[in-house]
Amino acid sequence: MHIAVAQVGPIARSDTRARTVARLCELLKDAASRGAKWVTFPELTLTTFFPRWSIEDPREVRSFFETEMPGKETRPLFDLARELGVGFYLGYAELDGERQFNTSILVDGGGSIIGKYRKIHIPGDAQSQDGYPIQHLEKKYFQVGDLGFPVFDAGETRIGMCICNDRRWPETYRVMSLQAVDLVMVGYNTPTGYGRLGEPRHLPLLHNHLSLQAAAYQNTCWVAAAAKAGVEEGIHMIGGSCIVAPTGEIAVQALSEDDEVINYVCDMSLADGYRGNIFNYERHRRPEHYRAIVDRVGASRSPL
Ligand code: CDT
Repeated sequence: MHIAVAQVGPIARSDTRARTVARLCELLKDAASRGAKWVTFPELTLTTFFPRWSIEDPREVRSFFETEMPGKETRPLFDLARELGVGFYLGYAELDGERQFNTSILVDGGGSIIGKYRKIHIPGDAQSQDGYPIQHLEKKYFQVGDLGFPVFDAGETRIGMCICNDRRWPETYRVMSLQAVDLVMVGYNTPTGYGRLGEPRHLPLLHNHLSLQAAAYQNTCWVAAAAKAGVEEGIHMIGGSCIVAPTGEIAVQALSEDDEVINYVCDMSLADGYRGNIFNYERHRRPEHYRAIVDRVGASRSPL
């Protein structure tokens, strides 16, 4: 299965949807010219990463959201996908009535939406935090997704989706792995320097790959991860977009922090060795001892 990841460089607050969609179309063409059949785009691909600001004007907030998909401005991407016979994952801010979600869709090579996911692990805060050099206000703008972690049939392959912070949580992938997922697509926007004290600047990239590689290996699947990268509105966002094999190895990785396509011909049978042996779930998993995972939200320090 030949797949690609389309990393996207910075998008300015003033950039129009038309301009951004034109960039995405160029990336889709690049991926198709290499022979890829599926492309992963980042989280909230159509605009700048607006949750870095506390925006009070409801009309301005709404300007970052899509009310239909495809809409007038996004239709060219769908038309191109159909023309090229290439499917894609696209992250965007979704307005559903009064409800606001951080959403991704899976579009097949015929240009039809075959899957939808709404981000479940919403990070950051609902209000600006004193002393934080970089704000991350996703809780102000998005409610928790209500679709679970579904997996979709895409020909011979089962594709699942998650969004940014979801990729740090083992539960995300395990729920999909229990639906025999073959490929997890994930888009992300990860700033460096978040938090009151900030963490060393090398760590966000390390944690990105650590999470993706562990997930692919432990869940016997491929992972295709697309960053929105570079310095966007003064904030540095990590790149490191990559395709990870079920061995846990990074098969290919973006080198830039700008628009860049990476691609790889994935041997989907690579997972079989693990599924039949060390990670043979039927033989080795012990769900009767995993009760705390669903019964508890946080760690308990009550007497043992
Ligand atoms: N978009 C997103 O989920 N970003 C978070 C940033 C750090 S948490 C404030 C992430 O997990 O990468």
